[in-house]
Amino acid sequence: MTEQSPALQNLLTENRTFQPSEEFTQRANAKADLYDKADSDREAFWAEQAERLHWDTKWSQVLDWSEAPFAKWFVGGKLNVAYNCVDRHVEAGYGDQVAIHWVGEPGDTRDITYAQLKDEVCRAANALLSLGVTAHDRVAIQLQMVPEAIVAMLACARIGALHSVVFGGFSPTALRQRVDDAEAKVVITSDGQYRRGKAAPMKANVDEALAGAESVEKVIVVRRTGAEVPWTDGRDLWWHELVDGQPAEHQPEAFDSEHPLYILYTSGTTGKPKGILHTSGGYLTQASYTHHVAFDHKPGEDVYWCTADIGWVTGHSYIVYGPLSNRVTQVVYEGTPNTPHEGRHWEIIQNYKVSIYYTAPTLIRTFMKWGDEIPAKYDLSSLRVLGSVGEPINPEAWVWYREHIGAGRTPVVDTWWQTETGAIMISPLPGVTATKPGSAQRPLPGISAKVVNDAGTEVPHGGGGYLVLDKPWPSMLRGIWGDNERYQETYWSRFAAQGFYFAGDGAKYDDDGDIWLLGRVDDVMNVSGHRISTTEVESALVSHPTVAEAAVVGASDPTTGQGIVAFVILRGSAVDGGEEAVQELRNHVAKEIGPIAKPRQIMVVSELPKTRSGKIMRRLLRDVAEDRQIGDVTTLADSSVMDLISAGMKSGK
Ligand code: 6R9
Repeated sequence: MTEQSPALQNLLTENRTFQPSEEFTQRANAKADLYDKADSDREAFWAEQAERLHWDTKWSQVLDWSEAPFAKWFVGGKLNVAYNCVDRHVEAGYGDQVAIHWVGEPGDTRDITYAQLKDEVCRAANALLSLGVTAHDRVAIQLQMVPEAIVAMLACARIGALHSVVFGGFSPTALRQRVDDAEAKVVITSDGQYRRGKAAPMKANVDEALAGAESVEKVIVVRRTGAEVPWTDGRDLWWHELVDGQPAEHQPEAFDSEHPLYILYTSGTTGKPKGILHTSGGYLTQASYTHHVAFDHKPGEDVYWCTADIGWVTGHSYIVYGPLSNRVTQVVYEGTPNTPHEGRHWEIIQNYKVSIYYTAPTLIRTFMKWGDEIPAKYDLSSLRVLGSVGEPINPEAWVWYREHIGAGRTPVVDTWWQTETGAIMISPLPGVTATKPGSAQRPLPGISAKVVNDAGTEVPHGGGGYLVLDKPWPSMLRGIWGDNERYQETYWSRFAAQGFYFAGDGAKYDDDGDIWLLGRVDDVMNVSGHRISTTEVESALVSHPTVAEAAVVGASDPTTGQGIVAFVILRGSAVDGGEEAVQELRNHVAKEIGPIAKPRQIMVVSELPKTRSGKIMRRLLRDVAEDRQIGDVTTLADSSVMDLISAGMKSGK
């Protein structure tokens, strides 16, 4: 294992525990016997969870793993995902229940009931059909957090088209790469988005991305800011003109349990993002079950708020599919947490009496930085469960979250999972688990995970190694879009002999056998919970004419978890490495990938540390970036390189 940062060492010495209250335990959705029940017959357990959904045709086999690692769950079953998330609640008499309390950044609001959501999803489905979109077609969606984003996803699901949601902050280049890879037929976007009190353009970026994109036939534009937008006649359509006039009736078709539901791109260790493919029945079963047990969600009682963006998997599984399948009433907020003031989230929680709040460690640390007095001004007494996701949460932030947001009363669930796993895999169960700050603790009932050494042997309690998933699970990815080989290679080759899924995370067992996640073991950085590959940033840097070579590392950062630090060699002596050049490079990366990938720091160097075989030794660069004693340099081709680099770093060049 690589050396551990001070934050991680601190994490490993944490030993506080918090017992659930008796009152909570009594009313909890999850009971302690769930683990044994699942262990005694896993398939029967998952079949029982699948009964949470409405199936038009029941499955004949729970799991077919005969073509591993390509799984089939609930074989022969048929269902419509959108019907399960919307219509069936209306049919059961809950049409007037609010599904979405939407809060716009400038302060405008919309409450959408299940009956209204059903009408809107049907209209959007009819609109897509009118454009010739059919089952298996791909629709790219680049939208901020507006209700139409959720409606568009559900409309795709309803007609069996795959959505590929692209984060609103991604650059035209990143959008184009994803549109091309999925050969999207339709792109849905908006005129612009409100960010930090300003209206920023969106459509213009989409136009830039789509210039010459052959697969795209239509672009649907949601009007949000009212800004003027460039327009391509014959291709572009306003959402309101296209959708509003459509019939609010649409007969949902039952699709096979393994019908593809969506593609979501995530960073891998190469520059090319991976299109993670999810299917219907198993995915929805696990999204629904985990939302029910890990958040203790009670339909009709709770008000739930997951602060993720729908551009990330957390938004897919814990804003759209899990919660809506469970008849949630949820808050969806469009903007940033400090617009117009740093108490915005707490104000929303107070106004809507939010009872379940799910966010990311980077935001919790930001709230800590803004000061305890800010949440203290609001009535947060409605909160009863707090969740965390996206990266390891340090015990200080965990305890602060419980004390200052949860009044020292609420369970905090640290939920480990990935785009690839589709739904939560490792998490405490509120009402059952005595929680430990900083640990995701135990695989959920029905899930199996292990920490193993290099040879694939499980490590003893107290030991560390790699996190693997040793049994298939319903919401597992079914592959990488268009690249089965890469799917096998990335996830299943590392422990091929054992048949384990390699998650790419380091982990350790404590003496009780609880799991502590220690961050990525590959070249993927985790910046504010966003996965960005070092290669991706490196290729963005070298695409700039002044850069000859670049090496990028993730250095630990008190707020964002990791910060991007780049080391670049400039071309020739004509370019000076001054402040302006560095600024230009930072902006270049933001333009190529998106603002989230902007390096925190760029060091202009004359050499990079390389092994004799020419591999850049990122471990050493990480030492420099984290201001640590430089580790073993014996495998370097030229060991004096590191002296040069660290001297440059200290002088602040
Ligand atoms: C859901 C999501 C996945 C990677 C994963 C790991 C990190 C997520 C975590 C966590 C420690 C947690 N991660 N949750 N690490 N504790 N509770 O974030 O998906 O964007 O695909 O990222 O995030 O490194 O491998 P995704």
